[in-house]
Amino acid sequence: MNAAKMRYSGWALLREGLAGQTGWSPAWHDRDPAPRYDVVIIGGGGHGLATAYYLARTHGITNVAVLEKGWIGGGNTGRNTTIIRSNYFYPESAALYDLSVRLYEGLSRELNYNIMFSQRGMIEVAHSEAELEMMCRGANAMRINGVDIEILDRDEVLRLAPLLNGDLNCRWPVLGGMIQRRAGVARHDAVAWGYARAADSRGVHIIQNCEVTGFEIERGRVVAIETSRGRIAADRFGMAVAGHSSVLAGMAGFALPLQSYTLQAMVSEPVKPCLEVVVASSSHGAYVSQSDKGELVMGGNLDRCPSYAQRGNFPVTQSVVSSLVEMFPSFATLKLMRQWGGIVDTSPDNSPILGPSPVEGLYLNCGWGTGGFKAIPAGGTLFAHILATGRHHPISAPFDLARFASGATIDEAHAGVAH
Ligand code: FAD
Ligand code: PYC
Repeated sequence: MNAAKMRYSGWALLREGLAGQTGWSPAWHDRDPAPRYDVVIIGGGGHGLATAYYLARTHGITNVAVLEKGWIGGGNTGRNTTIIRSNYFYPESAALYDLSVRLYEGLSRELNYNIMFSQRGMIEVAHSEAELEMMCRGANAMRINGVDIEILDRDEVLRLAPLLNGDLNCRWPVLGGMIQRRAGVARHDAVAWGYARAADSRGVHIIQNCEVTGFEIERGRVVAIETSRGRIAADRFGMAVAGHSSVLAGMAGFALPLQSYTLQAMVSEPVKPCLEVVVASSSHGAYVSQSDKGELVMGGNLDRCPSYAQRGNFPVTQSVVSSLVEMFPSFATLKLMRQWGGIVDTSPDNSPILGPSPVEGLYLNCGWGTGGFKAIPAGGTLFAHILATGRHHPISAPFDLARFASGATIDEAHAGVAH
């Protein structure tokens, strides 16, 4: 059977069933690296794969390779808790993250791959009058930026999340909250796989088990990279390696204003549907949503000790779980099933870095910190524009590395759910 021509028709399914499921075309091909490409993207997470897809789809540049040291989506893209929202404070951020939410809204159709984007809404709970007052100020700014934010009173929060502790005398009482109804969650692996399949079908080479180990720089311009699978030359290189951005920058001879920390997440045993919205509390740094399998997906703040360990330390696990049990007393009976960590790269203003690096021909997509999953479609769109044209898109321009020299930072410290 010609696997490439096979369609998902009833006959094909039957033929495959009878043949032992051996003839399906792979979602993407396992390529050996070519000696030269127009564009090489380092990092096969969501941002790298989306960039390759948009280079091919929007700019017609298909002589592209994505190099991944492990397996695609094996970094933060496959480790995150998948919250997608655009409730950021500054207009520059609202433009970036709301573009992303809008792209997510059409992504399953665009990629012909179900990424299971569930816009179930996300509530941030206020536990004091002072917090509610600050939330109202933030919400007003977000509304001016065109983002759909509503302030909820205590009864509305408890109606949307009835398992929250409604006792006004508890340690973290519910006084109100803020909701973005278009916010939600998606299937993280599907985002990576959907972009990979769509990029591969347009001719992009996706090369796994290919670690970049050095840069060949001539007269200030990168001409090639050394990898565990040999030398690869290209006209332009983009790096989207999240927690390893400083390591790669070090290899290329410059420093980035980034710190790498572990951010951890955990899931409970699966239970029947009991939480219809995403709930977060900034004041005690914990958040929870329920997956389609029924597991409660939980996380909190960074392990505040710079590290490249993809695990996380027990005190942070304990503080996340104990905070959530105080907020949702009935969760106390659940077992914790799994816990893991990813390495995130945080910038001084909690905003990403997009654009040229100090080395000609090498471009940066990094600094997403704890919040880059929601930004994958926009990050890919904008980075593809930069790599294709050599210039910024108006939405990416404020996020240039140069802002740390000029002082035009975009301080989104308060907008994070995990700090
Ligand atoms: P990654 O997915 O990490 O991909 C980078 C890739 O580069 C990796 O696969 C890595 O193996 C590869 N690489 C590194 N070095 C090399 C090299 N030398 N050569 C070749 N390849 C290399 N964001 C949200 O928006 N919402 C959330 O709810 C959320 N929750 C999170 C929860 C946790 C526990 C964690 C860890 C992160 C969370 N994030 C969240 C952040 C989000 O996951 C990241 O910002 C986003 O996934 C970054 O995507 P990326 O493609 O840049 O990086
Ligand atoms: O950016 O929304 C977010 C987030 C939630 C948890 C980690 N990051």
